[in-house]
Amino acid sequence: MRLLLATNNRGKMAEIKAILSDLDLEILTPADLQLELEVPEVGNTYAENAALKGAAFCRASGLPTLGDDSGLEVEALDGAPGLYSNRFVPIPHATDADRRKYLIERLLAHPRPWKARFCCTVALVRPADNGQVRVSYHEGFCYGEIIPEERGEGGFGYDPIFYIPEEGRTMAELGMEVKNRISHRGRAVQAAKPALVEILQGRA
Ligand code: ITT
Repeated sequence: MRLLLATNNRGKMAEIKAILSDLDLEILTPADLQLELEVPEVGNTYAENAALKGAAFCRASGLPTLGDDSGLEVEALDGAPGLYSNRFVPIPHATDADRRKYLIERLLAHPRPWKARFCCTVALVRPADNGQVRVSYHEGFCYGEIIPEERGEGGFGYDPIFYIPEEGRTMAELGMEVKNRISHRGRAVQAAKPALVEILQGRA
């Protein structure tokens, strides 16, 4: 079975491919199908945005599709950047490094520890009758704190400043195998596996 990933984020793609590598799936990205879709993320929840992305790519490809919406919620900032984790920095074409720097600048006025959590919802979207789609949702969280200096080369996004006390390392220092075992995305995609297996076995 072919499964399309409704994301243009290379970090997410690599992680999801590795997490699903034990299933008998051919995993495709939008570029593999020359699909260029800009899906406005206008939902009010991670689930809504994951479904918007998943459904757009499912309809365009006719394939079962996995959409991921994720974000970082920082307690001292009342949950920001949250849903807006990618659009947090008010400059065009911001990089991951810009986002990390901007976040730390916002936090300097607050006492440490800067408690935070990563959230991820994946929407597994499959074609249904009459041009409709069916969606199942699966979520995962990972708890830690933001630190003021970057540590580690792995991962992407906010990983170098997201410290996990139980591991004694930042997310960027874990390596992909460990990250996928404990991360928000790892947990969400693991939770989606039974639904994926049902589709694979033609039971859904
Ligand atoms: P797609 O919409 O194409 O999937 P995106 O990067 O725009 O890619 P989101 O809208 O879900 O994805 O934005 C989530 C942002 O949250 C992402 O760009 C990172 O800045 C951050 N983020 C999410 N998961 C992360 C992770 O595992 N490690 C570090 N940062 C992460």
